[in-house]
Amino acid sequence: MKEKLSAIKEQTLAKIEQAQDASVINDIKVAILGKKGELTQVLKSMKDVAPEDRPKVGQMVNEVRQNIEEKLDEKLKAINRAARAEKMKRETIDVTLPGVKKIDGHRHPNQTALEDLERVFIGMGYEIVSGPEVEYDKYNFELLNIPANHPAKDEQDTFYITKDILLRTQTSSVQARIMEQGKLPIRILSPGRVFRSDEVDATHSPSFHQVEGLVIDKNITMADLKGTLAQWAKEFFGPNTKTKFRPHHFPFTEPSAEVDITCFKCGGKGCRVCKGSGWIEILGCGMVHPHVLEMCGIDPEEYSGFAFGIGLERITLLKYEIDDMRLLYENDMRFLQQW
Ligand code: 2NL
Repeated sequence: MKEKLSAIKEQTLAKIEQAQDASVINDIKVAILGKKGELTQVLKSMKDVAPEDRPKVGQMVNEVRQNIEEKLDEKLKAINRAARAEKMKRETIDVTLPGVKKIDGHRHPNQTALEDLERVFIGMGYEIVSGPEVEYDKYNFELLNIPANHPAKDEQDTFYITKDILLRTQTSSVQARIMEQGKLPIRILSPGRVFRSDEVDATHSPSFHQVEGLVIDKNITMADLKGTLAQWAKEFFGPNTKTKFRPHHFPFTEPSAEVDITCFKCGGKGCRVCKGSGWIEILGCGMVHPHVLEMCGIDPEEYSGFAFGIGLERITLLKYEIDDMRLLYENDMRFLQQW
């Protein structure tokens, strides 16, 4: 028994000495001191030892156990110390290395164009307003004189959430909400994201941005509309810009017009930007339909107004001479950084 114990002790201490990492230490602990460990087995075989020898043998077992435990503990600490020293060495920061360059973001051309546009209207006393992108049919269509059978309401053009709730197709919905609130006069600009169920191509996207304007007051006439937009065009596209109003039709305005501007690139001679015509179509507008005013609770006998709608992406593409709208949505820094 004595020989066996010293054999276990010698072999175990040798193994501990050779151990290189914590898991080996743990393995040794289990193999020797564990429930089925060698030393535990010796303890279990005490019943075979003569009763008078038991105290002595028991003491020996305990001494060996204590000895091994101490060595295990010591070695584990040494291993951990070495590991930590190694880690410290590995993680040393070389402050002389060059830094990691951070890529700065870049203002989106749509945002730049929007702010340029807003600045002009803010200068004319307009207030910028916003509203929900998920909208009731009432505000997107009904109050704007777009009847139930109008083609714009077709499921092919509008994303419907339910029969009465949809993703707004124009930001006129925001203006209808303001009109309904009943505070007059109104002079607002409502920029925002709008949605139409279009296939993606160079000039279409299911999600784009619109900037609509609305003015309602006493004695507002078509002359106010023309003067306002002519002034905006000069400030936004350059002082020599001329505007041309062509008759058009929108259900929410009467009369309605589309506005062309002289090409800011060639000044009207004809070039790539204006496709040779000298003119560029820029927006739609008109005098707010009396029925729209009425539905929104405004007396058309007392008040009149004008409204206009500008496609933001269209303006951005024109201003920066970008020929594919998809470039605006890719957020490729190589593209964005050009403006
Ligand atoms: C276009 C045409 C337009 C309006 C938008 C409007 C809003 C109210 C009442 C009446 Cl609340 N009209 N908005 C009017 C005419 C044209 O947009 O081609 N947009 C890109």
